[in-house]
Amino acid sequence: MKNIDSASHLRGESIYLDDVPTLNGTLYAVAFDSPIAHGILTKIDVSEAEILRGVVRVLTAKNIVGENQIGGIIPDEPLLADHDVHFCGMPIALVVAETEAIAREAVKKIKVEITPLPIVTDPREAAANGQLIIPKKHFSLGDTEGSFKNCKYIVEGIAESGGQEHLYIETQGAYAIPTEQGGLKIYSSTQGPTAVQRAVSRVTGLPMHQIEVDVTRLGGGFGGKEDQANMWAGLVGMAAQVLKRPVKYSLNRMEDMRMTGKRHPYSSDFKLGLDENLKIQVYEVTFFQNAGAAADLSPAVLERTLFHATNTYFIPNVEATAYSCRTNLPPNTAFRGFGGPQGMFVIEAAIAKAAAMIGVDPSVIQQKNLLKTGDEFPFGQIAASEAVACWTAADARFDFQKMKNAAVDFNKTSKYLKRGVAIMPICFGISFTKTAMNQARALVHIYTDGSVSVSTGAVEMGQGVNTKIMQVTAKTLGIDAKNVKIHSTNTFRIANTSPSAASATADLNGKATLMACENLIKRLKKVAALELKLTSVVGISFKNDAVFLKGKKTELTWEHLISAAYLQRVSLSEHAHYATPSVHFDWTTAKGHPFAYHVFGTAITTVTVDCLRGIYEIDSVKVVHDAGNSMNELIDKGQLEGGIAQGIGWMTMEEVVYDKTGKLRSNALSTYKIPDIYSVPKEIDVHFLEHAGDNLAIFNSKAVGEPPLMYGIGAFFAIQNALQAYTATSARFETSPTLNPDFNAPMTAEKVLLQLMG
Ligand code: LUZ
Ligand code: MOS
Repeated sequence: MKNIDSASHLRGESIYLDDVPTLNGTLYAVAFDSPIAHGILTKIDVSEAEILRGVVRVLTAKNIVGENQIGGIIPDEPLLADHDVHFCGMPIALVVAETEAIAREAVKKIKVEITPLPIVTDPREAAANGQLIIPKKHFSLGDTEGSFKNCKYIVEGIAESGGQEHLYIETQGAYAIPTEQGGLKIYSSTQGPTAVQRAVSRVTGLPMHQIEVDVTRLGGGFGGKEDQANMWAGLVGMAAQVLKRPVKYSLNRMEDMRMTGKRHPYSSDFKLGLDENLKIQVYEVTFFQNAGAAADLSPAVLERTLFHATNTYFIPNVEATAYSCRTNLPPNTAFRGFGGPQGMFVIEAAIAKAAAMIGVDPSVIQQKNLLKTGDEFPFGQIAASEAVACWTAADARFDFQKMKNAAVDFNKTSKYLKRGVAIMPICFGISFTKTAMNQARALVHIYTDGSVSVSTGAVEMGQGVNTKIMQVTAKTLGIDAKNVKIHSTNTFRIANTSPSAASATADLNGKATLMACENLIKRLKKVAALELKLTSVVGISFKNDAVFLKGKKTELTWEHLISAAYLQRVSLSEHAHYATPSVHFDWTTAKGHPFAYHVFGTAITTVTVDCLRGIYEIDSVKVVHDAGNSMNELIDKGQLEGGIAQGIGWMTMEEVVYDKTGKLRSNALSTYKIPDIYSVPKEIDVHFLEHAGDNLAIFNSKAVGEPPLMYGIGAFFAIQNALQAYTATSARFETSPTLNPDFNAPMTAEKVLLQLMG
């Protein structure tokens, strides 16, 4: 089935936040944000802004009726700055005006006085000052100290990875409408309607049942709207409450880039020990996460880094420690992979360094240490692994040795253009690491004409989840997809939703939909038996909009069956709740079984680097990916292609730059570059592993949202590989680690040139 949104997308008819028709009397809000990264707020002067024609009010923290707080995990984030500011871009006041243009004009007239305080932007500096968001987190397996003694090879180093701007095509925004008896209806571009409902409830003091949040779809989220849509909904919600008029705020691109958090940059220390057979015996790693000025989702992101510290390798002795460091940057947040990619980059760096020291190709070490079924992760879960299957299938299909030989041959005759190849095997855990979040609900109504409406907690953000839920419904009820409509995500229809995140949305909401449909089928079978004058339901099934008996079509159509059910007063509605079985985790021991299953895959990336100019091209990414038994290969392929491009962007050209004063320098698309049509891989070749899938995946079709991003890590090491061919030396890896990190992503063209110049 094609993505059910493709026709309306193509015609420009799909509805996003900014397309919701506005009511008469709607006002427009724009935030005034802190120009200083850290300081005491001594004065806010809004007088000049408020006298501007068309300005209705300028709201500040003192206008908040409820609590001035939107922090989800830790209450450390005010809606509007009150006493102090902690990052450039922190909202201080909200201008509400008759038009958006007037509101933006008025923002420029606001003046603040801020007594500056010291600014910290570096996570290691923050950790040294004791500025941690939460106490350090730690995983331990086996005995690392003893194991290093038995190692033939030991490498140590530093690996750093940068931030990443989400750059969803649709910017953040929300539209709040006062409803009767003091309630609010909120349209929000959010991955987490319930998170928005809770945040608006908190800042307005209204109970959650007074707040309806509705989401039709997003123009991309990538994690950026898992938590950080709350701010904008909170602002318009409080403004609508105070002014008793509809208020809308749709951020422009520069506001969005300046005021919202991004992927967490990490700086990490690693130490890896291998025996004479190149088996990894021991790994020690310390992660310094740059959390920014407030917790946001950082503690959960930090946990996922630890869960992915060993990527797809079995390492019997591991000490992994992680610090979430408070700095004066906008609070960093969820971004596709959620800390996993940052953890995986470090182990890959450690392996690359060991390979350079030993004088083998990194793939030799990678292959020897692949995780097998029955191996234990450092957090106690026993692996059900497809790592070897994916690696072997990729090798059989693409022939690594042949690809490497071709690069070597090319490099022999090419002086400045050098080709590099790297293999990137991945392993990604599917489930929210917070066990309680692994639940979902679905509401299915069958109307008397036989048409079916479905609501779930899933938010469609381009990933195709509604198409998958449509498939589940149509297949389970045995009806044509044209009889099924997937409706907006709405907190009055579906309560207590987990955000659409963690790659788990189709699994969780799909399973809930499946349960609801199966319950309906159970009732409808009894109706069918009555209609067909049978004494039992045995042999009855539903297919092709009709009732079948022992595999043969009867005269009873779906439509007639539904009318009969209605006349018999049988309920045609069902609300089902699904909770992933078997997942648990205990942080007191740091052991458990946090993931329903893992997704595996192997990618081979080939690049060509121009060693005179520093520029490079990604020639190809060839992948064998474990999608289980994919229920929609077209959609899954789309997720793979997008994830690969986004991962390559993070590792190569996307460079988030803050200066020492905490100001974002890469604050627009003129200075922040993402892969465009010219810089994506010239070839992406995706194949799915032949595989039965996992029973905890919807229809055995494994989660696909985040895992492919991590194939992009291969691009970094392929570029390194090409550079090694040029310098024909690995000596550069022995330079002073504190001044010059061995591995410093993104590998921009500038950094390539600097490396070549030594
Ligand atoms: N969000 C979250 C996530 O709250 N918990 C998670 O484990 C997670 N994983 C990936 C992406 N978002
Ligand atoms: Mo996401 S990083 O699954 O919101």
